[in-house]
Amino acid sequence: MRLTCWTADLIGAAYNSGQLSAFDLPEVVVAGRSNVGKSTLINVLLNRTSNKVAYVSSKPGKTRSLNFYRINPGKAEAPFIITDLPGYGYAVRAPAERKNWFDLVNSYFDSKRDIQFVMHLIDFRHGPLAGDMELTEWLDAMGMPRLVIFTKGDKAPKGRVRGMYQRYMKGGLTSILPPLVTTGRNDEETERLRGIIRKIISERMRDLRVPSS
Ligand SMILES: Nc1nc2c(ncn2[C@@H]2O[C@H](COP(=O)(O)OP(=O)(O)O)[C@@H](O)[C@H]2O)c(=O)[nH]1
Ligand SMILES: [Mg+2]
Repeated sequence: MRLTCWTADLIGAAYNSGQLSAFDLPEVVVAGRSNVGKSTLINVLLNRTSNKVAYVSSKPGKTRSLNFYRINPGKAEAPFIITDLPGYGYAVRAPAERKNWFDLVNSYFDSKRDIQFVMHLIDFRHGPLAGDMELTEWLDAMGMPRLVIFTKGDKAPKGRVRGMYQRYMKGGLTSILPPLVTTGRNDEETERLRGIIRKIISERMRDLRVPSS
């Protein structure tokens, strides 16, 4: 199996809507509850096990900022941005903090940006929780394409993975493509995800090309 090599630079962070920078590149968003594995997935996509790009913590609610990573996928492919949203749903959060989260994320989606789709991370062990359903409804109402990516698939008993997956899907979980099950490791599922991102970004670039007359 050939694994892709992407590199990245952290090019911006915002703690409030006034700090949101605009970039002239397509964006792919990573969203999910606190501690679901957003930073881990970004590091895995970049094949970083040590020297991590995105900050990973075992304590929920650590990343309160929205972070922009510029991805340089290689010579033949166009660069794009991965946006790491602050996590939601951490129980002990104060109302003021929740409001800050909403204001920041709402301004982000409201600003003029070339957002391609949202990778909605859901813990495979729990399936979609209340906060995940709220995000789903919100994104659907915006008409924002959403790809479900399960995390921590490695923590579910092996023999139950298929059954759990089917149960979530029967429960009405929607996604632009069949949800992936990731494990926090650079494996075939990660490579499949890179392929999906690559395809969406390249098709978007094709759409933007001025037709020759
Ligand atoms: N076993 C396992 N652990 C994971 C996985 N994804 C994340 N973690 C762990 O979950 C914790 C939170 O991860 P992090 O990426 O910081 O979550 P974030 O708050 O969504 O950015 C860390 O201890 C990670 O090592 C996964 O797929 N499998
Ligand atoms: Mg994080």
